[in-house]
Amino acid sequence: PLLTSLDQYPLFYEFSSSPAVTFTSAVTTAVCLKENYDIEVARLAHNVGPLFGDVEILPPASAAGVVACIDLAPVSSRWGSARDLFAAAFLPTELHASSTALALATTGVGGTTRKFSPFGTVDAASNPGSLSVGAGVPLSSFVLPDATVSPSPAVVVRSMNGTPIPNVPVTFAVGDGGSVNGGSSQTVQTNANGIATATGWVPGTGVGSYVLTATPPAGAQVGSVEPYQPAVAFAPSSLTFTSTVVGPIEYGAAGYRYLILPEGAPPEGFEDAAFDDSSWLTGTAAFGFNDPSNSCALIVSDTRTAWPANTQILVRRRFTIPGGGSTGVVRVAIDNDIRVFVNGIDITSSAGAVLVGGFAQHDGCPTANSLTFTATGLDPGVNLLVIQARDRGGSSFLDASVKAP
Ligand SMILES: [Ca+2]
Repeated sequence: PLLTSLDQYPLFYEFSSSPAVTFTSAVTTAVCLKENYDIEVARLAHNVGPLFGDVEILPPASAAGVVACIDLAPVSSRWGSARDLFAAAFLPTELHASSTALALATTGVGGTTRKFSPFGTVDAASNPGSLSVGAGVPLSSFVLPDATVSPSPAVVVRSMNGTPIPNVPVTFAVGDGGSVNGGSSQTVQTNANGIATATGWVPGTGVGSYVLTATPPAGAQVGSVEPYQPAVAFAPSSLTFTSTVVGPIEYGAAGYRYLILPEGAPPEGFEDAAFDDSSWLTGTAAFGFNDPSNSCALIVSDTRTAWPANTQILVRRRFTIPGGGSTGVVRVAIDNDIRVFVNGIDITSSAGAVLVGGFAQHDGCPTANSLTFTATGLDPGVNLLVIQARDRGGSSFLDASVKAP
């Protein structure tokens, strides 16, 4: 196939001269197709360079002297029969060509060229192609420090009409930090299924979010005559994978996703790992609001993110247990009520307090470690802490830590 993002008709023929020659003036070339393809968009094209996108769409032949598509069979039925046999043996379908008539018939495509090389028939109007995420590969992930993201980021490159395109060089480049295949970028050719897979993306050491961007070629297509010169294009022009390096949760930790609910019930499944919190805000603990009339020292000194009084707040954050044990102790400072979930499991009752509507309650100024919860069966890798907290007026406050017992 040609190295192009354009759709290519299934019948592909290679014409070449040996030795290769460049004509001193343009000659007319035509391919007549047996099926009724749309002549308005079908054009002859050939590669004029070794890189993906080095494709020339042939300028259309002038009205006079172009090739006509006629069936050779009537000329000689005997030759026609033999030709059909050859075609059935060696070609996907019959190839008709002639240089004797005045106009290109409606079942052919043609143009002028100065050089013979492998020609194909393309849909000149089929840009842009598509760039999508590989099946089963998440766009966002969580990893331990210095760990490799799994499954590896992969993208699929297809033509506008959905045909996977092989041999497309896709460049995977890391953003600020991390490495892919041991360096800052890696270029991978798409396979026969149009899939390019990066190898060994290590986002980084420090806790935080890192990106890897996959970009196929754009704008390299060559040619001489508009409008038969579409640029190579894929939409979107690139895809960005995000991976978050996860560490322990200490008081005052950054990197929480949070949602403030002035009223109403929390969204369904907010405590689950699979819940999509990407539309939530990002904040640093502690969350709170200081009411000057009952000012509390912890609220004044430790509040980093505003949480209005008399509202509910949901916070989510991945964490690791230092040492990788299977038990974690969640300590909180809270004003007023709290429910705690680890890996989707409600552990609120583990605090030993009387629960009201499923919440453990706390009145008066918040203090560190005022409530302690225990989570068991932790993953030695990445776990998820989710807190649902509500305030009953005055000041509000929420902070948490998770440690081994
Ligand atoms: Ca309060």
